[in-house]
Parts: sequence; structure tokens; C-alpha cells
Amino acid sequence: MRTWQKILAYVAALVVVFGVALWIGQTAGPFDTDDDGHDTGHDSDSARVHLEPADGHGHDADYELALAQDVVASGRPTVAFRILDESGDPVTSYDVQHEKQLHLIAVRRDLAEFRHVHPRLDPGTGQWEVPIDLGAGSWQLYADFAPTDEDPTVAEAELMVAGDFTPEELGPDRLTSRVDGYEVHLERDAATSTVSLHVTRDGAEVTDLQPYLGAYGHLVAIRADDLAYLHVHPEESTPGPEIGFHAEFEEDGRYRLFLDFKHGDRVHTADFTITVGDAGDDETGGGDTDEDMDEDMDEDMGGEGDDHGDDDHDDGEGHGH
Ligand SMILES: [Cu+2]
Repeated sequence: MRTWQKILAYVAALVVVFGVALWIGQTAGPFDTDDDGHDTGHDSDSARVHLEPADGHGHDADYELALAQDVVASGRPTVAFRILDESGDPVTSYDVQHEKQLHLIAVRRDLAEFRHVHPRLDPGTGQWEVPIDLGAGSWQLYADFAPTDEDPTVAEAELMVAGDFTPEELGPDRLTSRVDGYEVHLERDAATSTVSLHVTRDGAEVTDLQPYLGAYGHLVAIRADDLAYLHVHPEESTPGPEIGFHAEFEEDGRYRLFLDFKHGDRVHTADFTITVGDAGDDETGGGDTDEDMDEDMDEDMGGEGDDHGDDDHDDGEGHGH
């Protein structure tokens, strides 16, 4: 009996270890090593995902997010990179969008963790740098920027943060997020391509949201299948309790959404999980049938506001001097 149990436990442990190894193998593509100007034939390019912005910008030139280091230590590493144009030259001049020259989103590839920071540019070299609180794991970086007089675009790279970690399941759809004492409820109207978020605190509607980067909220959507990054544009809105966005989910699938909003002089991040397409009833159900699916999975989001506080309140305008 005991031997039988031991064997079972051993097999179960093997499955867990193998499962984690498999997950890492799937998500950790080949590193995109510096190749001294050789600008074609990257194996990792095929794994990169470019999703066109929802507002009809044409195809963008391909820009590369070239990390100074593909692997960093966990904690608060400084992430350094350059944006390279099609000829491999660093981009040194950017247009300001939402009050910054470049927005850097870091999402752990199981979509459990999210950071939104504003690196500093050395305009002489085109090098961007920013310290980010990063735990161990594989992270997808999205640089959202517009080279001067060019269309806005997004360049991506994978960053490995050394150490042990356990990937989390995406879990069921979750349209209510609790963070820092706030409760934020998401509704999506597929017919009008709108997403609206309703913010309350202690049961009372929040009506004095503070502008953050020129809007009352910023929403990022990442598709779980391929980590595609979806541009979401804020609509004119009041300072709460509703924040409206225009979001066209052109591809079906499961998405994680991250909302940054500012209140009480702090930036808070709420997160949501939705299903777009026939796997869910959101096309017809109006997105209001989910209260029973809420879970307390968002408790662990509490610490993330600190990251925003560090990075967004003291980093100036994101450029050198
Ligand atoms: Cu930003």
C-alpha cells in the first residue's frame, strides 16, 4: 500500500516537473542574439507577433526591440534596449504619445504579471533604460512608440529572468477585479467594439479619477494564444465611475486585460480575463453574467501599484534632459 502510494506520488511529481519543463520549452524561444548588423533570417522572428493597431494605421515598418541582455537577474534589474529600424540603425527620435516617447509593457508569459513603465532615452545612442520589478520567469516585452513622423507601432522581445517560478493557469473568465480596495467591473459590447469599466471603492462609485498619461484609464489586452498585443484607445470620458475604450478584438480567443487607473495619487492596475468568440457567450450576453465566476485570484495584484508608483511618478518625461 505504501509502496503503491510512493510510486503514485513519484509519478505525479514527474508529471509536474515535466509539465513545467514543457511549458518553459514552449514559451522560451531561441534567444535573439546580437548579430552585428546581419538583419535577416532571425529564427525568432517567426515567433514574434505583430498585431495592427485597431484604428486603421497601415502596415508599419518593422522595428526590432534589441535587448542589451536577454537574460537578467530577478529583483529590480535595469532593462536596457534599443529600437532598431529596418537597416539596423537605432531610432533616436520619437513622437510623444500619451505624454511619453515610449511605453514599455512587460507581461509574464503566463499573463499572471504585468508592468507598465517609462524608460529613459539616451538620445545620443538611442539606448533606453529602466529598472523594473521582475520576478523569475519568461517575460514578453512590448515597446509601444512612434518614431518621429511615423505611425505608432509595437516591437516585442522576450526577456528571461533567472530563477525558479511556477506558471499560473489563465483560469476562467473574470470580469471583476479587486485591487487596492477598489472593485472594477468590465463590460464588453462586441457590436460597438467598446469596453467599459466601472470603478467602485467600498461600494461607492468613484467619480474623481485622476488623469494618468492624458486619460482616465489605460487598457492593454494580450491574447493568451500568441501573446498578441492589442492597442486599445480610450474614449472621451468623465472622471468615473465609467471609463470607456474602443477595442476591436479581431481574433477570437482568450484575452487578459490590464487596466491602469489613477486615484488617490497612485496608479492601480486591475486585471481581467475574457473570452472572445464562440467559446463564450460574450457576443450576445453583454458581459454581465459573470459575477458568479469571480474569484479571489486578484488578491495578488496588490503589490503592483508599488511598481507603478516607483516608475511612473518619478521618471520625468522619459527622456534625458
Ligand atoms: Cu505608458
